[in-house]
Amino acid sequence: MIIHNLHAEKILDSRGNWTVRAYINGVSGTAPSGASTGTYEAKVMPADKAVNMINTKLQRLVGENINQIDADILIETLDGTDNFDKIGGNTAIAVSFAVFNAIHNSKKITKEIFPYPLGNVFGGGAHGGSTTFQEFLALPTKAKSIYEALDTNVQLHKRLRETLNKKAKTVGINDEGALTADIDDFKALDIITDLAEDIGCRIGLDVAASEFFNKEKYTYRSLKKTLTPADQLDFLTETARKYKLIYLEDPFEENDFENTQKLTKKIGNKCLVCGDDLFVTDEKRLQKGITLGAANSLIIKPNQAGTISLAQDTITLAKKHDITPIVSHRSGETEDSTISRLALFWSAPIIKAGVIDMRISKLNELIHLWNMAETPSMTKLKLK
Ligand code: 2PG
Ligand code: MG
Repeated sequence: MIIHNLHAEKILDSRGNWTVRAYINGVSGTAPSGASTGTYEAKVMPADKAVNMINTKLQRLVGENINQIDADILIETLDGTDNFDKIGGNTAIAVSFAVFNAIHNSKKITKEIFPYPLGNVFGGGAHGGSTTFQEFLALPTKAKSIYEALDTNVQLHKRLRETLNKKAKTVGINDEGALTADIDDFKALDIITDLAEDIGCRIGLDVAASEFFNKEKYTYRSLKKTLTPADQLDFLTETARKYKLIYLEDPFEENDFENTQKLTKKIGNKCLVCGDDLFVTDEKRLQKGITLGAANSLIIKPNQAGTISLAQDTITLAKKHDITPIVSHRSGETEDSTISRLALFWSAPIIKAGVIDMRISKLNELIHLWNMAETPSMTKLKLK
């Protein structure tokens, strides 16, 4: 593809924060942003600077006849640091997304195996809400189509709202469109487990443990308990068993490969133990996890890496070692639906992209791709 023109603008995200949108040949890509960000993620530039960077330094891309990998290498070279310190990972991913969308705009994505949507129905932690666990997630493992899968998650969200309206005093919606209420983590798990069994889907948690780890201990303000890492291991093992969790993300703080390995050993045959802040979509950190046996799944957030090609290297490594990759949104989002096309393109078995509100652009893109496919089917999950 020849890059005829590249420009950027500053736009709003779902939190009302400014973010950067890049256009290549009139096709866009927009950077998302996190609230529970990992320390080792690509650096983020203020939106104004990112826009300026694209409209000046990154103009070097204009005139190039280029594919995704070469465009991403050029973006990395123009930055010249390890973690996009100079141009910003948000600048890089906006342009990288725009390249992908411009290349695939006219081409049909020919993949026909669809990922299962992992949807945040209830939450707390850094995204707002009274629980310490950040996300309570639905995985509709029995669904036979993308329609059925998305409908299952929406049903759980709707029925949960009705139940909370009866059982809690204050019910709200947080940064990711997940419900919140004045109940603790166990009460939430009790209610959601019952509903999920009735509806026929599985549930999981994003513990986002770095957010409530302070030097040596995990403080569950909502449960009024403080746990050592060893206690956290026992506590999560028991919680996963009791609630038959199929998914547990970031169970320990972002440097604790050792306890993540112990937990994976204990529950990994029944549960996806997933690294988000632990791996930050970074090939080297994933390699360390593979060597140590820490986690059997990982979150792929392209903006953590900085470019699509860097994220792709990580997903390729994951697949080689039977680590389940989950392509994911961020808590700060826009109508950009690149990750839905990427999930299909990469044949990722699961996509984490919310249930309602701003997230529907991604979910509706999955529906659109499903309707465009000749013989679409859902992927085969290892755990059901
Ligand atoms: C997470 C994400 C997305 P954030 O922790 O998995 O749900 O949140 O974008 O705030 O890191
Ligand atoms: Mg997470």
